[in-house]
Amino acid sequence: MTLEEITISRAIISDHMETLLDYMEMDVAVVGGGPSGLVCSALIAEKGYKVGLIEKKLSIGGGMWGGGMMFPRIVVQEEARRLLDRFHINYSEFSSGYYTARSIEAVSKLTAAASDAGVEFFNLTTVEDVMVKGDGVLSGLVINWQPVEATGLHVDPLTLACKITVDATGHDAVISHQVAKKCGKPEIKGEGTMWAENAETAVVSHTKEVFPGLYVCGMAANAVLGGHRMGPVFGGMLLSGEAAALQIVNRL
Ligand code: 48F
Repeated sequence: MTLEEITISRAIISDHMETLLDYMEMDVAVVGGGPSGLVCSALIAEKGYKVGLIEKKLSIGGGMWGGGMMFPRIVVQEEARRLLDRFHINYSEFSSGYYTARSIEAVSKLTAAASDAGVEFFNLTTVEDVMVKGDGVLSGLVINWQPVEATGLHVDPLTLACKITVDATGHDAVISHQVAKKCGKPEIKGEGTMWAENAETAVVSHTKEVFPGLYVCGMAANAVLGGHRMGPVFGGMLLSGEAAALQIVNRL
């Protein structure tokens, strides 16, 4: 076949523009494409809901790519092994109840699962603010291209509507901080020191709605509700993403 550059360009612009317009209104917006956001979005989309995952970086995967101190391995404990199986991530037992997996395989398979479930990805997109109107419910997100933020360009953002937002932005808990700053709640307790066992239990129990229309999962849950950090053990992240999805599906 002959190749036409303009047709290639038209295809890209038109396909993504149509998707963007379609996702101006969605059921669930998951902010942050780390492990918790990926699991959460995949399990909600699997139930037939319209889910968009907004990630400011070029690549999806958050802190999982880097494993532990750039050794591309993650550890998952017994409690979350079923989620490794669920997402077809290979692993081997290091010692009783400690499983190691390849971080790049783990991110890739979680991303593929989310994509297969129907999650639409909006990468290079920063959520810079939220929409909360008279009813006091978080009903939308204010977004901009990440390079606009990175270069400090004075370009106004756009807004999209969602029934539920998930703050899966990791240690920074960006959305919760923004809501707290503008609306006076939720209370941000802040993250504690390294304490893996405590942190891994807390991250699941802290996964909840913290403001009308806003759920926290993953490290953001511990950052908002005052849990510890855990380093490169990822079972809690997977379980927290699952817990958020279950709560949100029940709600929808
Ligand atoms: O940090 P991250 O991987 O979050 P997580 O799912 O997992 C935490 C672990 O990776 C690790 C850990 C486990 O032991 O402690 O840190 O809780 O992924 C968060 C994602 O959110 C994106 C960010 O680029 C990252 O990929 N993000 C942060 N702020 C924004 C954002 C924003 N304002 N808009 C869009 N994406």
